[in-house]
Amino acid sequence: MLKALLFDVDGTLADTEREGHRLAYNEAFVAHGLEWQWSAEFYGQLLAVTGGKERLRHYLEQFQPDVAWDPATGGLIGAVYQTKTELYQRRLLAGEIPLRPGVARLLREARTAGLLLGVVTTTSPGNVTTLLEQTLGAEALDWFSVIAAGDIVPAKKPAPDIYLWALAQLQLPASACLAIEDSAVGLQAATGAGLATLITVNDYTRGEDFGGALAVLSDLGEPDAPYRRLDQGGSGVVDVAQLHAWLSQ
Ligand code: XBP
Ligand code: MG
Repeated sequence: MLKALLFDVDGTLADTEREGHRLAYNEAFVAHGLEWQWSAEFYGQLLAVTGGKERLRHYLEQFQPDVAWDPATGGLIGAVYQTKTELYQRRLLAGEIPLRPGVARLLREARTAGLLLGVVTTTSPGNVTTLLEQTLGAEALDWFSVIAAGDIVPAKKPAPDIYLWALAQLQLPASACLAIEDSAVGLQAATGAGLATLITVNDYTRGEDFGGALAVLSDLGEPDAPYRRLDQGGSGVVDVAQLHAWLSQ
């Protein structure tokens, strides 16, 4: 019996990466006097490491080994990450990053159908609330029974920990919930916690291995712009009845 939908954020609720986080990183590098700039293609490689601070650390270790930073405090990483987050949220508040097709519609339909809603993400809580408020209105924060975000658990996706934490908050078993993700890393985290997982791909994740997903779609679809199903043929609009149908197959 389906009781809750758990939404990933980056790449799922909105295409936040290429023209959001990436551009904010590049602006933050300039602000800190660093000559680094991440191309759209290079950023795609860095996305294999989840979490902004973790991604920066990986970049420094692999690509800037001569730059000093204090592993104990994070030093440069923390400073750049904080600037990046401020610049990213400025982009959100400017309305530059809309929700993906079908997201607002499915959130509203799920609420009407009595399903609980949750957010399960690697990004920071402030980034989540700013995105939701900007795109859906301030009242939308009350729609979510749980917002599992950022450093609440130390092990980020693909570890299942953040999903397990969200399930514990909801006091629901995995069998009563469905996750919506955009990446293989997210799929691994959600299925690792025992959740049936629907995938909506984006340009960065389209070619990834989504074995074990409930279905792999271009997006959630709108009545005038249906999704394309990518793991097999078909098209349509994801609504609560469709989710029930997939779960009972
Ligand atoms: C994907 C991520 C995040 C974002 C940015 O998150 O890996 O790191 O790129 O978030 P999601 P921060 O689980 O929502 O797909 O820079 O704030 O960490
Ligand atoms: Mg994601």
